Amino acid sequence: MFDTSLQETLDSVIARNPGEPEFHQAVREVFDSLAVIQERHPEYNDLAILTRLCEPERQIIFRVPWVDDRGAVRVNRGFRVEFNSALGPYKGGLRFRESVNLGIVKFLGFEQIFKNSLTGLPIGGGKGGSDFDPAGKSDGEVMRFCQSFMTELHRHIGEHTDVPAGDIGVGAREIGYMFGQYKRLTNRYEAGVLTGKGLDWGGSLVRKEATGYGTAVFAEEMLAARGEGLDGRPVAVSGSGNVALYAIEKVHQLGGRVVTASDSTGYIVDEAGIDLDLLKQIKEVERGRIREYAERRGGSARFVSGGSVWDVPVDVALPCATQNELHESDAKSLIGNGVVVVAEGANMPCTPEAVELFRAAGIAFGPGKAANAGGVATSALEMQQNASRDAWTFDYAEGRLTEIMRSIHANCLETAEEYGRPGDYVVGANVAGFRKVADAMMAFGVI
Ligand code: NDP
Ligand code: 2IT
Repeated sequence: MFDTSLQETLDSVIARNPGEPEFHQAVREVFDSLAVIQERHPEYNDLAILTRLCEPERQIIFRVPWVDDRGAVRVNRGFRVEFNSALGPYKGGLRFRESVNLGIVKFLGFEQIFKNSLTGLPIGGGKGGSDFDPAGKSDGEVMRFCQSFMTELHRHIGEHTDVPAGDIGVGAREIGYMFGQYKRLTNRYEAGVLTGKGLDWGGSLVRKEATGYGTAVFAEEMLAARGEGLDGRPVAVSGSGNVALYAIEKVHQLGGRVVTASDSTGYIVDEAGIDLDLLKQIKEVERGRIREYAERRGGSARFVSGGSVWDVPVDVALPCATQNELHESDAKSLIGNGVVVVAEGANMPCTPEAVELFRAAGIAFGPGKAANAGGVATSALEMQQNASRDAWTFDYAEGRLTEIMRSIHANCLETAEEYGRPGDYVVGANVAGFRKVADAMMAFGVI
């Protein structure tokens, strides 16, 4: 599929970054798409744009010591990978979960470069996090961890330098503790240094909802491109965190019926449609487990441990939990059950084999860097409000988000068409995202 130079560059990226399979997967997927532009743009080769793109501008790894409720000293590892600043300050979330390692942060940071480019807003790409898991910790423990994490991170970030936000395990509580510590250490009320803040202290309306809302709007656009709509259609969502909850909310507002949600213990099926107030109460307020939904909902819902949420027959699938959660066998079940559209709310939730099956079967497949870009786009809108010391209404912010999602959708389809792959959102997203970053890098010379 590749010509020699692409293959050689990919081989060298893999050799230089051993033991990072998720990073290799993310790079391979982008390279796969870029084969279509190689002939038309030899200048990207000459300036080693791809080699430079795959090498983060800066990688920071640090010790995060903190004291737990029993008085024991605990040590975690913190990461911030400042991947590419061609289009603006590094921008991307922080993930707090036990499984976090450098390769995972690099895959997320690499994806973020192209996603942020697609938003059309001035943001570069970065990502960070820690192998600390807030689940099962007290508020005091989470606070002490966040303060320690920020005590090192604050040296590296700033509203014009690097602007972190949330991701798995990092929500308003964690952002609050980190912003408080940043403010204390720097003696500056620099609201634009973090996004996803609380509404009383510099946050933006719609940021909490943005990723899920944007994914649902993107899926609706994909259906509309096929002359179809969401109205009355069964939809499967995985996860029950920030992205999943607000994807469910928007699908319901658009007339669809979400029949599943999940967490790492299993999934629920509710043929009557998810009762979102109940699910939010369990997940956002009580930080409980998904099984409790079926116990409290009664008749229409059941909990399934083991098995796969993708076995449930639906027309639209929105994976919103984590990377590589939807496998080849899941893609076969979904295709067998007549799925029409798959849009990734999570980052890289579908394995390459699953994506290949969707594309071969003519299913519309929206990759995460396009379909879930609404979260980071609204983070950039939060930065705009912070810079102008303003606060927009919900309707205005949501209007901007919807407009951005529609324009990303159109850009993907137009670019795919332009490069001879009509209807291929993966090629469209990768090529459109890449070209803007590559052109900026060319303008700056070899740096
Ligand atoms: P949350 O921490 O709010 O929720 C994560 C959800 O996914 C939880 O239900 C969690 O279950 C489940 N989950 C996480 N890891 C696993 C796993 N290994 N196996 C099964 N279930 C799992 O995170 P978000 O909703 O913010 O993030 C979800 C995805 O969306 C991630 O891929 C993230 O990178 C991506 N994303 C997030 C954005 C944002 O703005 N927050 C923006 C764009 C993408 P449990 O509670 O059991 O851990
Ligand atoms: O993956 C993502 O795009 C995010 N977690 C959101 C990043 C952000 O800076 O809002």
